[in-house]
Amino acid sequence: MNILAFDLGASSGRALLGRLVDGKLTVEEIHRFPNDPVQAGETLYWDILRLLHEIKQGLLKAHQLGYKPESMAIDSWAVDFGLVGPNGELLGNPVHYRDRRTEGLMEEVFQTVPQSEVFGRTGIQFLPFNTLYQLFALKKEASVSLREADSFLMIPDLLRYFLTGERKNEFSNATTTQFYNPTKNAWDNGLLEQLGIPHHLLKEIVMPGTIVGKLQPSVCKELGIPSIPVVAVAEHDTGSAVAAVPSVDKDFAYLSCGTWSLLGTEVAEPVLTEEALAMNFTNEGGVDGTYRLLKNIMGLWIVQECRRAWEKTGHSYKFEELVEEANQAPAFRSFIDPDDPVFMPPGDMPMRIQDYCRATGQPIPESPGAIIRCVLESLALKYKYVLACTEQLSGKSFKGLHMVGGGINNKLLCQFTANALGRPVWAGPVEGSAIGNLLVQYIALGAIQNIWEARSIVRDSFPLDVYEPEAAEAWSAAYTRWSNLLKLQ
Ligand code: LRH
Repeated sequence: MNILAFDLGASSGRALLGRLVDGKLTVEEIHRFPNDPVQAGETLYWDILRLLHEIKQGLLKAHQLGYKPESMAIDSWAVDFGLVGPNGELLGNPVHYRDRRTEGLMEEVFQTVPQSEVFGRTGIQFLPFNTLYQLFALKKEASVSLREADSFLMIPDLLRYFLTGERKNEFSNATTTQFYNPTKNAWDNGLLEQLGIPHHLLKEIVMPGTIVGKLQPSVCKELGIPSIPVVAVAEHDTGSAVAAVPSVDKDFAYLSCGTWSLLGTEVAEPVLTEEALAMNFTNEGGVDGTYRLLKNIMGLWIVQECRRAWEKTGHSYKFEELVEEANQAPAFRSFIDPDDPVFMPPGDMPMRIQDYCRATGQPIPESPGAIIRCVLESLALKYKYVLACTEQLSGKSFKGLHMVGGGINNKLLCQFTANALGRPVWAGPVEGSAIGNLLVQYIALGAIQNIWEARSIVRDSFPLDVYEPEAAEAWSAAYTRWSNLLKLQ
């Protein structure tokens, strides 16, 4: 059975054709495209119509290659949205979560609804770009779009709407807004009311694995293709990635590794304790009513931005070159907290890393290799810290860590992670989100029974790279230095 998954990441998107034969899944990438945000005036936007165009290109290519996909689905990064007007028109271009419009707004929201109450009602970690603060920004500026809007659709909801004409909100993404209440299993309208944000725009929530519509006639006519069902999978890419973790154990720890690093475990119920709040952990909805107890770590964004900064000055490096130079650079010279807010916005990352090291009295990394080494080591050390927090909050203990996503192409990072943890890392599959997207479509179509059968199919279909820990003492000493730097305990 052939089906199509579209996985949109913060820097690129891809279309994968999945084929399930005798319990084995094979995938073929049929289209890949950049996802370049666009700065217009003071605002950083997503180029949403270009993304729609690329999705159509993927559908067309599948058709031209002679495949007859039986369904399709889209997943993407979380929190961002578009507003649709009463006549079905898109009201303005969706804004990028790294836009500065939400700066300082979390604190302002807490003056009306205390932070602990927001957490108790939603279970979501505090990130300045959560949809709650984005909508609050619109409300504060008396946005015409917000006033006129009839529907609030998150990025995959919106693209699905363009393809099918149906307006529905998918559960896994809805939970990331920070106004979904997992205890009531519904939008938290009361929370929005307290902040003066309208909630009539919120649509019916559909669970991952629901067939929500089919390609509408205008799309089929334009592309010259037959109509196929469009499925709502775990449309939050992290939800899809975790669905594809090939664990045998029910209790497993994962790191979804891409632009962001998302590290945590799957739980049956959200963990809404004071401890979870204090550690700023999140509970994001997943497939089969599960939750992901995890923490966002800044991830390879920092490396991507370094590369962009060097490119601007005429030095273009391939990722592999940077990783190789990092490998050659001296170990454990300087560290950063990858989650320091200075690293969040786009900009001159090498300079910010150097400033951080200067301000903390550490040697200043000069060469690209030294800078990237500092980032990769610091990420691995942060993973160790967050894994320990995950164990504490969940009461579970983990023998090793599953890594999925494009970041596992960075073998040095995988090895550093195993070293820092002192436990094995099982890396694979690389296309975690797209594969999770395919698996949930197969569940929707009745070809796979449930998520655990899906995970065993991943195990049987894709190789795992195992990284055993090395240099235990050196990494343990590095962890002590790093945690002193961050003043942890
Ligand atoms: C990863 C991701 C993550 C969110 C962020 C906005 O792509 O979806 O889970 O926190 O993007």
